[in-house]
Amino acid sequence: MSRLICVSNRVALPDATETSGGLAVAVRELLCQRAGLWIGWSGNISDRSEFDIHHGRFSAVTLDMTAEEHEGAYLGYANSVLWPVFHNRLDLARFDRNFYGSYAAYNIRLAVVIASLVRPGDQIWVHDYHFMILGRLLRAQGIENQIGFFLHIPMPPPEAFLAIPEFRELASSLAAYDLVGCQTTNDVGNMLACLRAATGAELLPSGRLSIAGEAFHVGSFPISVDSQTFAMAGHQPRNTTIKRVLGVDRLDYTKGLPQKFRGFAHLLRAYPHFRRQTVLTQIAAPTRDSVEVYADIRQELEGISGSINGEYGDVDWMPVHYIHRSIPRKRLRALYRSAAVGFVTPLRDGMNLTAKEYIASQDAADPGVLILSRFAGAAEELQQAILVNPYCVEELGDALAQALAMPLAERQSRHAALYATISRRDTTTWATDFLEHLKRAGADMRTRYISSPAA
Ligand code: GDG
Repeated sequence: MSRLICVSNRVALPDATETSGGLAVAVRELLCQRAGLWIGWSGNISDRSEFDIHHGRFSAVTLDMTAEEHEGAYLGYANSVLWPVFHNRLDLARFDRNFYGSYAAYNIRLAVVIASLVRPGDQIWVHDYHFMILGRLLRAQGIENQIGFFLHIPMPPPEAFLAIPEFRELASSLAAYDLVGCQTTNDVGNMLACLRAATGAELLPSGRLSIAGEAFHVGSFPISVDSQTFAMAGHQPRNTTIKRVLGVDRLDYTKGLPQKFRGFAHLLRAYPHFRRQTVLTQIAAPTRDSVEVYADIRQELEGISGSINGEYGDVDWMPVHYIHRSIPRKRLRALYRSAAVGFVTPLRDGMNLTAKEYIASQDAADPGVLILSRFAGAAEELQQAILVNPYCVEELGDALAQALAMPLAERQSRHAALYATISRRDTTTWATDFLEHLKRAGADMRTRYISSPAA
């Protein structure tokens, strides 16, 4: 069997005891099966240019970033240009010419490392916005292997994408991959529109896209969760006097946390009978602390939760439990199971695994209710959730009142439909599906360079 080489910003080491998130779980399993390599940043900042190899059931290859790469490529281009723009937050983007130079240099360094490790027949799978141009750079190293790219975050519409000064380089680099995967059909639509607008890409009768005569595939592969693992959350007694509304997010401005808190305050204001009977527990795992807007959002949330608790709380009841720390996965599963409402309201999200994890963790006989933003990729599949506009605080509060009062029969029927959807595909089938498509797409390699019909 050919080896699998995965590239992502961070990697899990072969001996790590806890792997979090859908990507890590899926990739790890496949890498074990195919004695693969997982390549990415060590998490350290130094001037060491050598990479380290950690051997186990698969091998992890880690590199340190230089301070310049960390500042310019990671915090700069990836997280202050691509992340905000792809989430439609042009107002938060910092366009600085030096950022792209660092991003390209770091991607070149990775391409050289991969070229030194790859063998004929290996499949290469590149993950996410940190490495949009890596495929092109790997081709420049003479690598002819199958190379796939998966975008975990949403693809924006052309109006946002074209605001990135380097939009042409980004778009034309994607044609170097054999397969470009997105989370949803909406993202695929945006991808086609952006590539057309940026490069004049054409849709070929075969269903492939062509940019300047170079043909490749684009498709949607919604990421999923391992529903079996979450279903093993076991019996968790649900407090019948105080119902828990639960949020679990990285502390990121895309996750709509201020609006979520204000939506909860609207519930307490407009539906006073829910006071003393409901708490909002928000786990907000720290992330990207050194980017300024992340510090701002932290302060804003502390302010809002304090003011809701000050206004509505009492000595024996605090409405908002705001926890700015990551908690162990096992505890998270128990929390999902015991929560009456899963409150998932990002302003924009590629997929949102929390929504799927919440569904997977419920007791089918007495399930909780999922409230889900229309602008999360997961909404395309999870139509039986209560779908909300995450910007509208009143709508959020009204949805909470609806969820908290929902009769058992309705909770059961919505949950059954949602669970059927997520259990159709787990993390392994998601990854296998992508890699099988990559294999078929890579088989077209002989016809990679075509003369475009317009030429
Ligand atoms: C990106 C895209 C896409 C959260 N807090 C804790 C914790 N988590 C885990 C959750 C979940 C994961 O982190 C978060 O995944 P999301 O999908 O919600 O969001 P992003 O991190 O933004 O992920 C996203 C995803 O990639 C996959 O393609 O869905 O749209 O933005 O698994 O459970 N885990 C633990 N403690 C916490 O406190 N252990």
